[in-house]
Amino acid sequence: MNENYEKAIILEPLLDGENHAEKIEEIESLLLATSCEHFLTVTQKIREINPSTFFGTGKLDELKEVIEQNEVNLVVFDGELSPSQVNNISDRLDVKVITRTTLILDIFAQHALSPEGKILVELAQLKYLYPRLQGKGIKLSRLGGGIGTRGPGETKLETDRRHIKTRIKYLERNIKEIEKRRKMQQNRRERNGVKTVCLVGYTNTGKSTLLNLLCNSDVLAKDQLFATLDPTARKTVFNGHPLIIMDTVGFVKNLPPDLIEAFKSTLECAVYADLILNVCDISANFEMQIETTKMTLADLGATSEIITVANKCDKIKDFEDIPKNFTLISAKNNLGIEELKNVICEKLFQDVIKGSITLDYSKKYNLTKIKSVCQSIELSYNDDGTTIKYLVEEKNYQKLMEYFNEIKSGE
Ligand SMILES: Nc1nc2c(ncn2[C@@H]2O[C@H](COP(=O)(O)OP(=O)(O)OP(=O)(O)O)[C@@H](O)[C@H]2O)c(=O)[nH]1
Ligand SMILES: [Mg+2]
Repeated sequence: MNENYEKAIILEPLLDGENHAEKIEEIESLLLATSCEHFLTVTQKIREINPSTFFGTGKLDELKEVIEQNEVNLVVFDGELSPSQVNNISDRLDVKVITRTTLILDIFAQHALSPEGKILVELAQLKYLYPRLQGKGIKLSRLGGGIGTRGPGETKLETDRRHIKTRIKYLERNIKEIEKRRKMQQNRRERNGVKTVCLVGYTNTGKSTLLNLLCNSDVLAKDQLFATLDPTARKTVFNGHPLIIMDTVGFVKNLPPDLIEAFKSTLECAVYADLILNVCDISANFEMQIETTKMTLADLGATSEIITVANKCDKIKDFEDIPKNFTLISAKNNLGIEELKNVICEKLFQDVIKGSITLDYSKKYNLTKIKSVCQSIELSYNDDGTTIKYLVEEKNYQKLMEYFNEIKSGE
């Protein structure tokens, strides 16, 4: 049996004003994304929160019986609990209790692939764990192994408070270096003048599938929450225009603040992108997905234009209620993709001029200088001289023409 094997019960508090079915579906999908067997989801209407155990003691006693009868060894609470509430519930049920945040952090840890992603996740995990290990915090013996103690990859999280402090400092220094490197990459892109499009959106909406289709790439796309963690950039060409498309980590409602903080640097591509595609699953609760994503983008300070892309249109029959400004596609079935490319080109390249010039071999010119004002150039050599095909933004067109005239007049 796998060392991390756990049989779990989800504890779902039903509070007024929430869409309970949607919440339950989401927490169950989150649990599915771990190495955990889901046994049962127990709901409880909450009229008054018990400050010490959140739920009333009657409910917990009921639950204890189910836990014992079915050899359950993990309770996942769908929400946030104070450290002492975790302990009190855990004592009462005699089983490990974790919150939604711990669960999400655990999935992130298992999915982080790049060294950067691993550092970000471990830091978020330790920052979440640290205050919970003090005073009346989580009892280490109860934490045991498995979910909540797994760091990125095969590692086990540090659970000694003194060591955590040192480790946090070390990871923070590493992140500073990563941010510096990203900034440099960003500056290089800007200097090269290549436009960037950033795919953002709720998790599992099809962002990676769309990236693969647009860029002919093979990024992991999977029916699982948080399949993508590391930002991934791919080059492509639309109607002769070079372009970089970036895939990002998916969002969920109420993403733990520590995680948003940790992933700010990986989501920074949305801040610098020339265009943002907010990808939603039109067959699910798309309004909530779009809103959650928009709020996170605003929090990041992303102000670029956003196109709403409604994916998975193959799964719906009624198109009446879909807002007119959505671009409808199915990435899996290659539907609506040409229209989407046209929309992107319209937004990004409407002020770009296409042209070509042939320069006699006797003329001297500085290619770097030409490149610095053009969006892209393509060279070919023939009998009359060097032909330069160029794409230039309208604002740089005059400058380019002046330079070509200088070359022609032999200055
Ligand atoms: N029916 C249908 N399924 C799709 C479509 N596009 C993607 N999918 C499926 O949706 C699931 C999630 O796709 P991904 O591309 O991994 O989604 P994502 O947004 O990158 O997900 P995360 O990285 O986990 O946030 C996969 O099983 C895809 O095959 C579509 O147009 N129609
Ligand atoms: Mg993905």
